[in-house]
Amino acid sequence: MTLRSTSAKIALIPLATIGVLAGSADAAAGASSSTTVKAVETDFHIALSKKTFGPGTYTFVAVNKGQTTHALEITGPGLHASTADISPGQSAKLKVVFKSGGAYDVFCPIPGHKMLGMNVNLKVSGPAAAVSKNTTKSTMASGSGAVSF
Ligand SMILES: [Cu+2]
Repeated sequence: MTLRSTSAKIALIPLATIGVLAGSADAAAGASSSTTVKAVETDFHIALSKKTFGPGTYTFVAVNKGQTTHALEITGPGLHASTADISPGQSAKLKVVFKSGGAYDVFCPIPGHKMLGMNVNLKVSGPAAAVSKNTTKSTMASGSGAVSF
């Protein structure tokens, strides 16, 4: 029994994206609202069906319309996700969560392809992440009430 043409390229969703489903108190319903974004990959370009982004959950559908193998990788604040390799004519889904505003990068991780133009810089609108990795900068924080929300 061999899996042949079943396109068993299921995108692995890193645990990191699952862990932080924000604990907003008003999240009563609608937990599964994901915006679908088509990412058409050619040699060597990525065309996204959506131009503006805000924080939220997105399902990128990467379609390889090129002649060579591609893949789709997305990085950004607290995010690093990637599909498996996508053969010409195939497609793969990649579900990601943009937790905050900032600069994100959508590109093809196949060596050389990003440099050849398979690179889209996304600006996600909205407040930037509350970066909590302040390196040791000897700040005299004398009991400043860090208000959380
Ligand atoms: Cu590629």
